[in-house]
Amino acid sequence: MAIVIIRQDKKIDLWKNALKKADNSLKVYSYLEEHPKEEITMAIIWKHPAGSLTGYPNLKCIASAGAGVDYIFEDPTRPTNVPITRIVDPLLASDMSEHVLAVILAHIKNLNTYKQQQIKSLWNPLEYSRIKDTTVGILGLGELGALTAQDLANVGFQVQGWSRSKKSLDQVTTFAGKEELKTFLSSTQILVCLLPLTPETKGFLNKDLLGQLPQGAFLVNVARGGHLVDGDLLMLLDNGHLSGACLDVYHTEPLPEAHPFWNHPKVHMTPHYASVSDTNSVVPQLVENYRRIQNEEELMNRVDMEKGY
Ligand code: NDP
Ligand code: OXD
Repeated sequence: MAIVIIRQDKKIDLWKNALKKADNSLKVYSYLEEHPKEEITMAIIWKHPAGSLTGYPNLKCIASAGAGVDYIFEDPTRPTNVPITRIVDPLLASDMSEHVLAVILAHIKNLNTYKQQQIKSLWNPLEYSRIKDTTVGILGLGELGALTAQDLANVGFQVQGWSRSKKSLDQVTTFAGKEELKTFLSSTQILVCLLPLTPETKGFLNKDLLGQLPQGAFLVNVARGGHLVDGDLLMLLDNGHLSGACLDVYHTEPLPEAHPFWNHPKVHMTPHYASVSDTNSVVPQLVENYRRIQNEEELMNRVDMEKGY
């Protein structure tokens, strides 16, 4: 039994070392080195090259090193009979919640605009909003969305959330299903997307949906670039329906140099780094699943193959 790490960034050694630190007896390989493919039972992956999950005859688990698994379903060459797991981790959730809070505060206190004014040596005081008067709507009330909603409510925001199935969260008004989406959107001043990317949610943030937000609403997309129809956002920013957007995720990452988001005055960008798996925090659940494979036990944090998240 052995583990293979497949990812295209420079973090293979970081993950290898963290796994070995947790259990020195583990056999861990990089997919780039010579490795006995028939021994591999677990692949720990992040944005793997298409085709790299083939040729492992004894693979028992494809473990996403992040919360999202959309990139795995998008690979037509992946072995479809192998279960997929994902990361569920308190630090990943609290990092996301802190990022969203920072973005929202920057928006309601005009910090993005003041930075642009500073560059032009412009002294121009602007009306600001108060936390207690601001309604934030979260799309997706899963591991990240639920904590973010709860934390924002604790800070004093009016918070509402929308998900597929109805949720019950302290101080958060919840909505579920297509039939409740319109009501949710009509009272949301700041919309935060924390949905998984699936065939159902692809292109969800389009002109029809964003157009149902009140005039002057602000969009925060920290989920996936595939949720957003870029041209629709630009149109709604330019015609003044939306006051701005803060984006962490894009259709192509890194965002191509020629993309209009780079220089748009109402688009604020971060480089897909809102919340990142901390190896020390997430390695124990991966080691536990590796042990479970050995003992033929049920895996933790298993992805629902039908729902795609
Ligand atoms: P979860 O699977 O825990 O939660 C997903 C939520 O979305 C659930 O509430 C689910 O509803 C809801 N949902 C899914 N599909 C639909 C639908 N068609 N209609 C309505 N609601 C739907 O995911 P996480 O919270 O762990 O993560 C969310 C996403 O955040 C990840 O998939 C990833 O893309 C992104 N992410 C981004 C990061 C970044 O740095 N930018 C870092 C980490 C994650 P229900 O509960 O009813 O099933
Ligand atoms: C994730 C991410 O899904 O970093 O964990 O986007």
